[in-house]
Amino acid sequence: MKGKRSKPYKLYATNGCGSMIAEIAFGMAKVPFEIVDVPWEDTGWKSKALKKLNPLGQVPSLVLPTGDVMTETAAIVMHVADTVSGFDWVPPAGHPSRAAYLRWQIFLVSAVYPTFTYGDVPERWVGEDHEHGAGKLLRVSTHEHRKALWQFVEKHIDSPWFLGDTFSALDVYIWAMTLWRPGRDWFKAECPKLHKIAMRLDGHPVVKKVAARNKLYSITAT
Ligand SMILES: N[C@@H](CCC(=O)N[C@@H](CS)C(=O)NCC(=O)O)C(=O)O
Repeated sequence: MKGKRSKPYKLYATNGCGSMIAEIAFGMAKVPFEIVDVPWEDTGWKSKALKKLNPLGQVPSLVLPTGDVMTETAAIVMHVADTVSGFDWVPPAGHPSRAAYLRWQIFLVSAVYPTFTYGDVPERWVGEDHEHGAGKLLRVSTHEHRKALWQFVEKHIDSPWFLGDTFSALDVYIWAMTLWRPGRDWFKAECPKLHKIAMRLDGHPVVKKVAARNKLYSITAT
């Protein structure tokens, strides 16, 4: 209908978090969206802002133009690829890199991401066990496990991008996740291929804009 405009996507986002992956997807695909800022302290099971959308209280959480809710970066990434024609950052069915894409997309969200879920707020899982330091142990063990996972990924990826010549959403995950523990210096020393992907994306105009909005001063200064 003339004059009728559909609602934009509404992205619930927290500075520096995985919501940056969705933000970059919308930016690169040139899809209009609005941001609802959720402070880190209001994420998690008790989140006021996210309670009605996502029982995990996690970002990204997304409200689609239809009013439906979508959570999970992998779902959002594939949804954007499905709905924006010509936006080819997910190798489509039949593409020679499709199988590798699917493997590593799922690996990143099902193996690597949970090391943060359990390590970020370990007291949630083991209680405030100051006597035995269980929270500290869980944080350390998930951290060490994550390093081993990254070293495994490093052995399997190609260059210049994760999937070789094919740029994909996986590279954006690498950009975001290398900013988190153990951090860029560790990647530079231990996983140079992953580090190079992240550095290449630091210079992308959409990534720069998202980094600035997320107040990632160490990136925006370079
Ligand atoms: N599997 C989810 C993980 C999202 C996630 O863990 N987001 C973090 C921020 S980077 C979060 O909201 N953490 C708060 C919590 O789990 O309590 C995805 O891929 O979107």
